[in-house]
Amino acid sequence: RRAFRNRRGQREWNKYAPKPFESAEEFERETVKHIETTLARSLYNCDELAAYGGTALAFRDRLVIDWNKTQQNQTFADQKRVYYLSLEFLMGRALDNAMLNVGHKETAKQGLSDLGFRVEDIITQEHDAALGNGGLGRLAACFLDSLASLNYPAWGYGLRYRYGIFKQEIIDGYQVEVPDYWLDFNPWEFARHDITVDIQFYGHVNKYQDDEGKMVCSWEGGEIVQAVAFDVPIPGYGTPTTNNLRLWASKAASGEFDFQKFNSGEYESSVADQQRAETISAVLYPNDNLERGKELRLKQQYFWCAASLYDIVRRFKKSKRPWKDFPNQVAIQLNDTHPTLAIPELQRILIDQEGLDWDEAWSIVQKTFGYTNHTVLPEALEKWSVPLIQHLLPRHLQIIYDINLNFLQYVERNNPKDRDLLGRVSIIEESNPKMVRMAYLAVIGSHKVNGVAELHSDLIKTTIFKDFVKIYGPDKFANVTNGITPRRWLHQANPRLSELIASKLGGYGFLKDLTLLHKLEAYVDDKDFRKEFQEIKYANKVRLARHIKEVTGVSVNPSALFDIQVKRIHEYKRQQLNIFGVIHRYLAIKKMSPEEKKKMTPRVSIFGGKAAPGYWMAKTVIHLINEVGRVVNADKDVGDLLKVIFVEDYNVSKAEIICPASDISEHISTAGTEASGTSNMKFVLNGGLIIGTCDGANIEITREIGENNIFLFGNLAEDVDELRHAHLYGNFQLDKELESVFDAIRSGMFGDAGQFSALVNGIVEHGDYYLVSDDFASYCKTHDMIDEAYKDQEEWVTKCITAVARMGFFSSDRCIDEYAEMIWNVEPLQPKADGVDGANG
Ligand code: 9GP
Repeated sequence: RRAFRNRRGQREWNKYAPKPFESAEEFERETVKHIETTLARSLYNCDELAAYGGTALAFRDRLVIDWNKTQQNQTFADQKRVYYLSLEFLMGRALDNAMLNVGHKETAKQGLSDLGFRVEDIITQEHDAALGNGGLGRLAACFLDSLASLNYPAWGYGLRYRYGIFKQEIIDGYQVEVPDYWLDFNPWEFARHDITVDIQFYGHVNKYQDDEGKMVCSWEGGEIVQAVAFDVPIPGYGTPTTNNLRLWASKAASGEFDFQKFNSGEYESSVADQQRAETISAVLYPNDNLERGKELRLKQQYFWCAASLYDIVRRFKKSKRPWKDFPNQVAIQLNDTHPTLAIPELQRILIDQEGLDWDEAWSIVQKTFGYTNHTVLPEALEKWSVPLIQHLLPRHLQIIYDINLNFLQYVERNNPKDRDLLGRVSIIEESNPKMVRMAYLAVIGSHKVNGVAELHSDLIKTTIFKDFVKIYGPDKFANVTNGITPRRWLHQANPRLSELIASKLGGYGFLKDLTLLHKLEAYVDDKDFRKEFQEIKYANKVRLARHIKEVTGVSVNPSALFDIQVKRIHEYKRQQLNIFGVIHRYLAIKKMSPEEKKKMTPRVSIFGGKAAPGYWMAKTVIHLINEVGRVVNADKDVGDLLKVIFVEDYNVSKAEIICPASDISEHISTAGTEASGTSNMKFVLNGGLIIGTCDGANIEITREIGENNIFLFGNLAEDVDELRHAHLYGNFQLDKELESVFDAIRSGMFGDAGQFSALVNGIVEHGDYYLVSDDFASYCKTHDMIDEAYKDQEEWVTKCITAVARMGFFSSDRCIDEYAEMIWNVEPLQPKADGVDGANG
C-alpha cells in the first residue's frame, strides 16, 4: 500500500488520472495520441480500423480508472462477492457499450466527425468477442452487465479461447467453418503475466499418515500447465462500478523454449510442450446443447475451475478469516454443469491442503455453490467416463467416490425401503465404462439448483431431478426466469426506439428499471407516437434489407412482413418446421390466381444460425434453406410475395441489426425442449410479435404481454410423451400438407433430393422425435392468421406497442436481484466517489 500512504499522495495521484472528456476536442486529442503513438499510425494511413483503435483506447483509459477504483473499493469493503463460473461469455462488441456506460458517446460522435469518420462505421470495425455458442453464453454476458449496473461485487471467470466460435461461410448453400481470429487486436483485455496458477494433471495419489496419525492424501507427479490471467473490465450502466471478467489462458509451465533441442535440430519437438499446453485454451467447443465427452474438453474444464478456485481461495485467505466464514464471503454460481469439477476441487483444497476434516469441508462446499441447469435434453447432460477422470484427475475421482458414498448412505438411511433409488441417484452410472453424472454431482454439491424459466424449472423437478426432490425436498429447487440487458438489446441495438421511449417516459430511467415501460401503455392510442413507432420499425427493416443485399445480393422489400428465425440450428428448435412451412407457402403461391396473389401478405423469411460442425442433420437443414432460397428468390411467379434469406455468420453484432427489424420472429421448439430462450425477449422488446410454442419463456412472455399479442400454436409439453409413443407404434398419420411438401422435395424441386432424404425420413419413418408432423397444421394455420393480422396495420401496431410496454419483467437486472436474494445472499456495494478512501479509512 506504499502508493497510498497519505492523503497528499492520493490527491496528487487523482490529479493526474484521466478525467471524463470535457469536449470533443479533448476526445480528439486523446484519440489521435493513441493512433499516433500506441498504434504508430500517421494521419495519412489512418483508416477506420485505426480510428476504431484510437477511440477504443481513449475510452478504455476512462474505463480503467473506474475499474481500478471499483476493485479497490470491493477489496476494502471486503463483503461477500459473487463468482460466476461460465465456460462461455458471448460478449459481442465492447466499444458501443463502453461509450454508453462511460458516457460521452455524443462527444465521441462529434470528435470522430471532426476527424472525418462516422461513429457507426467506427463501432462496426470491432471484431465480436464470440466466446460462446448461443443462449447460455449470451446470458452470462447479460448477467455481467447487470451485476455491474446494480453494483454487485462480482467476478466472472472463464477461458480465453484463442479461437472463439468459428466464422460461418455459406458456400454453394453449405455451411463451411472458418477460424475466428478474434484476438488480432483486442484493446479490451489486460494480460496479467504476474497472475499465474500452476495446474496439475495426471499423476497419482499417495496416502500416508501425518505426524498426528491422521490419514492424508497427496496428489503427486503428472504434468503442470500454467494458467495466465487476462482481465476484461465490465462497466455498469449509470454507475462507476466496473467489475472484472477474468479469462484464463494456458501456457507451458516451464515456459522456456527448449534451446538444446532446437540447437540440435529438433525444431518441432522443441516447441511441442509449449504447443500442447497452449492447446487447452485454444478452441471453444462449438456445440450447443450437445456434449461430446472429449478429453481436451475435460482438461479445459478442470484447468479453468482449478485456476479460478485458486484465485478465489487466495483472495479469501488474505482476509485471515476462519474457514467457516468462506460461504459468507464467497458465492459461486455454476453456469450449467461445465464447472462442476469446482465442487471436488474445493473439497480437495479444504481437506488435502488446508487440513479440514471431511464434514466441515463438505458443509462449506455445499453452502458455497449454486447450480443453474439450462437444459433437460439428454444429449446435453454431461457425463464423463470414470477411466478418463481416473487418468486425468486421480485425486478428484477418489473425492467424487467419497462424496457419492456419503450421499448414498444418507439416501439409504432416509429411504430404507427404496433400493432402486440408490442406483438411480448415484453419481456413478453403472455402465461400461462407468460414467460420472455431472448434473447429479452439481445438485449434490450445491445448496440451490435453479432452472431458467417456470416451465423448465417445473420440468427439472418432475424429470431429470425428480428423485432429488424426494431426497432433499422441493425447497432446494428454484426458478429464475432468464432476462436480457436492455442496455444492449434496446438502447444500443435500437437507439431510435430507445429515444422515442425516453421522450415519453421523461428520460432513460427505464434502462435501469425496465418495469417503467408500462407507462408506454398510455401512448398506445397516441397518433404521433404510433406513427413514429412504425417509422422506426420500417427504418430498422431498411437497415436489415441493406445488409441482406450487401451479403447475399438479394433485394428484399422492407414493406413485406419480415419473419425471422435466428438461433443455433438444432432439430429441437425446429428450423425444419419453418422451412417446410416456407415450402408449403411457396407451393400455395404457385397455385394462386393473380387475384389471390393480390390478397397475399408479402413475406421475407429470414434464417440465421450456426450448426455444430459435426451435426450433420443441422447442416442439412441449412442446406435445404439455402436451396429453397435459390429456387424461390429466382421465381418470377413469386416476385416479392416470398423471399427466403439465410444470413451468414449469425452473431451478437448481427443480432443487434436483426432483432429490431422483425415483424414476426419464430420460437417454435417442440414443447418442453427449450429451457427458456432469450431471443424471444429481444424481439418483443424491439417491437416485434412472436409465433411460438408453449415452451420455455414463451409462456411467461404470454402471461406478461397478453394472449392477444402473441401467436401460440402446437402441442403442449404434457402431451409430448404420448405423441412420441404413438409415432413409435406406427399409430399416427403424416400430415397431408406436409406430405405435399415432402413430395416437392423428393421431386428434386430444390436440387438433388437424396441430400434431404434423412431429414424427410426422420419424420416419415423414424418416429418424428421432434413432432414436426403433429404441429405442422397448427403452425401453418397460425401463419395464415399472422398474414391476416398484418393486413390490419392499426391493430398490429397496437399489439406491438402493448407488448413492448409489458416486457419490464424480462430485464436481466431482475434476474440478478433474484439470484442475489434467493441464492447468493449478497448485497450491492455502492461505489465510492474515490475508490482509495477505504484504504485510509
Ligand atoms: O437451450 C437453453 C436456452 O433455452 C436458454 O435460454 C439458455 C440460457 O439459459 O441456455 C440454453 N442451454 C444451453 O445452451 C445448454 O444447456
